[in-house]
Amino acid sequence: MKKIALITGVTGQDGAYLTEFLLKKDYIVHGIKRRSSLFNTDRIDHLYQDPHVDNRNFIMHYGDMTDSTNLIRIIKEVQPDEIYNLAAMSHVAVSFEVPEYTGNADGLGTLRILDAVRLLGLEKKTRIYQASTSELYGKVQEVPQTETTPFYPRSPYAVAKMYAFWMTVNYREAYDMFACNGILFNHESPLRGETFVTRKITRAVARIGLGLQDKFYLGNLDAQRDWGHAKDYVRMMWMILQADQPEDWVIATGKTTPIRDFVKLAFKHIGVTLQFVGSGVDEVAIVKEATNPDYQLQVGKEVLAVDPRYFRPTEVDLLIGDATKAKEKLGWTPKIQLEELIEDMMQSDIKLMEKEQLLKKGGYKTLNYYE
Ligand code: NDP
Ligand code: GDR
Repeated sequence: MKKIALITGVTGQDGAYLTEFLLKKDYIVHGIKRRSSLFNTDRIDHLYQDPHVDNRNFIMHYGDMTDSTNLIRIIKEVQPDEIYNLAAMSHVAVSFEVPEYTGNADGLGTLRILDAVRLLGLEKKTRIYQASTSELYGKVQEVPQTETTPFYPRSPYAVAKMYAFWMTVNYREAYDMFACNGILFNHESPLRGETFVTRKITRAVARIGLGLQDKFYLGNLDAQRDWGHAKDYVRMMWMILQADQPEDWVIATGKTTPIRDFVKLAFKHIGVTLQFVGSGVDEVAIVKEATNPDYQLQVGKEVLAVDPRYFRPTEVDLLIGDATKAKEKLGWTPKIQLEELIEDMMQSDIKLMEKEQLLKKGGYKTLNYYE
């Protein structure tokens, strides 16, 4: 019998990598996607299977984390062995703009999944992975952060995820469910959403290198993050649900890097050395040297400036995780280092932007639907 997995947030970065991973492991994968006025399945289109074909192993359902009856119906229909609850309004800065919705989808949404499994009498069958986050640590209490570091959430997103974290623990203890939190530190990839800082940087560097854009703007350059590759992290999601006991796990690389250094490394990929001048909101980055003839940027050109609109009302300054428990008990270590991650993202964004450059050179103009 093939194992059956249900993934919420299947159209997101992690949902896409996890689907690929589980299909390779011969699972039948069910995914929940939201109805949208435009297609929102770009990341998983290559895995799509025509509903008219028999014996499909990747099946999509319309659903939403804010709709209990929908979630109960899907779980009843699918009878999953494993649920990966990845759906969330996942942007920390945006959560300050939509705090109530974030609480509903990210916090209560998790409760809806846990309670649906209980209501349907699936406590002993269905294992649940909850996408918890290093944002729970928020204001620095301890460095590096482990499974026992106290939480101090610093955004509506983190507060909602803290509710979800403890609900997962509570359902595990109250109803003896195999429900686990993966406390994942930042993980990125070419599939990362375009408004998260790493992808914003790699896209902008590719565009600036190819002459499609002059400069770009960021917020706090001093924040430090522990960045891994999403491919390594979805493998661990699966490992968490194969463990003998349900537990909570920190997943991280153990190395931290300031945003400023990520920018430098991304520009280095196109042969450009940067110099940062000024400080605070007046800080800018200018080209110090450009050695790659394919990306001819003028020395002295300003390519980055700080825009305070990207500052957050409360910031998480420093994240660095200690994944010793995952290493010792499950044998997990990240295979992909930061330089390799940046290379992967840069290569992908350069390819994307070269397409745009080609269209521009060929005189292609965006369709104007209103003319
Ligand atoms: P993404 O933002 O790329 O994906 C989020 C997914 O959730 C998308 O499929 C989105 O759908 C879906 N979604 C959002 N709101 C709802 C809703 N109300 N109902 C149903 N689906 C919804 O996030 P990631 O893949 O990066 O992250 C996956 C999970 O892991 C998230 O819960 C995130 O908070 C958490 N996390 C992520 C980390 C990271 O560094 N990436 C680190 C730690 C935790 P749509 O495509 O339609 O928008
Ligand atoms: P984060 O990721 O908040 O850690 O949450 P993000 O990439 O958005 O920010 C990282 C840091 O970069 C600083 N920053 C900027 N961020 C964005 N998005 N845009 C900017 O222009 C910018 N300039 C500076 C931020 O202030 C911050 O300090 C991600 C999400 O995936 C969450 O869902 C997940 O839980 C955590 O990672 C772990």
